[in-house]
Amino acid sequence: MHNNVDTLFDHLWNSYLEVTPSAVKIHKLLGDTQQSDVINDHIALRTFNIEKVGLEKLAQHFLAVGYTECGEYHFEAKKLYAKHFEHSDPTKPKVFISELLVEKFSPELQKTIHELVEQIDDAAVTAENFLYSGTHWQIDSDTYQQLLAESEYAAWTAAWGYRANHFTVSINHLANFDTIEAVNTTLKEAGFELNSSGGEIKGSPEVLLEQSSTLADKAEVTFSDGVKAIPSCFYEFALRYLKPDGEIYTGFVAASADKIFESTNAR
Ligand code: OOG
Ligand code: NI
Repeated sequence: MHNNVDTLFDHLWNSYLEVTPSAVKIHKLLGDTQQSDVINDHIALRTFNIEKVGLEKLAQHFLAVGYTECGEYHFEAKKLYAKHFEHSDPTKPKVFISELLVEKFSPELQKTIHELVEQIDDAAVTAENFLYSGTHWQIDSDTYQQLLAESEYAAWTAAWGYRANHFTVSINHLANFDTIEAVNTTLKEAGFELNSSGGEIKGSPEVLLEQSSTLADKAEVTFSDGVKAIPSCFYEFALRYLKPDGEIYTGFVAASADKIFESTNAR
């Protein structure tokens, strides 16, 4: 495990950029509009609810650098469970970790996922680099397609493994954008495609959070039977509102998150 939160995020950011070329461009596009750095609202990771690598195992890496557990979320249709974590320093990104409820899927999917997880070395899970270590298993492209037919999330996680699947720009910290519409317009004018599932803007001022995201880039995965380009990672944009008590809302909104997951669907 890391003992420095900034070092951990530097590694997560670099491994994310390796498969997300559009994020390099968008970071520059938004960064060029202001003098100060672009601030991240949150990042997200995905896993399977198998004890060896479950949500709690990933969470340990964040608890070790000063995070605490804050909220939990259920996704019935996608068969996922998630928690979010916050750091005592509110300028550090929040962390959203989800896990696939493996036992709710077909015997074939369960067998495939268990076989992948068995290939992970126990020691790898607590190693410093685990959260950006990618896959620890071999998978062929037919198996990937079979997973995809049942769960896009299962297929994505089997292909990409452990890495941040998105970083999220905090619109609250952008000096020259007051609305999420203005951010979306800037992105679209620069040629980036947004995830329009459930509308380009997920959430509203009433639920205290508005979010939008790009559609994932495509990047090459080395399957055991060859290299193939598949959806990799995406970039998200979040605008948070004040609660009646005057504090900023720091949670997530399950109905919106449900649609954000679809940013890794094939175009
Ligand atoms: C996480 C989707 C949820 C949000 O901001 O609501 C999310 C994922 O795609 O793994 O990030
Ligand atoms: Ni997100």
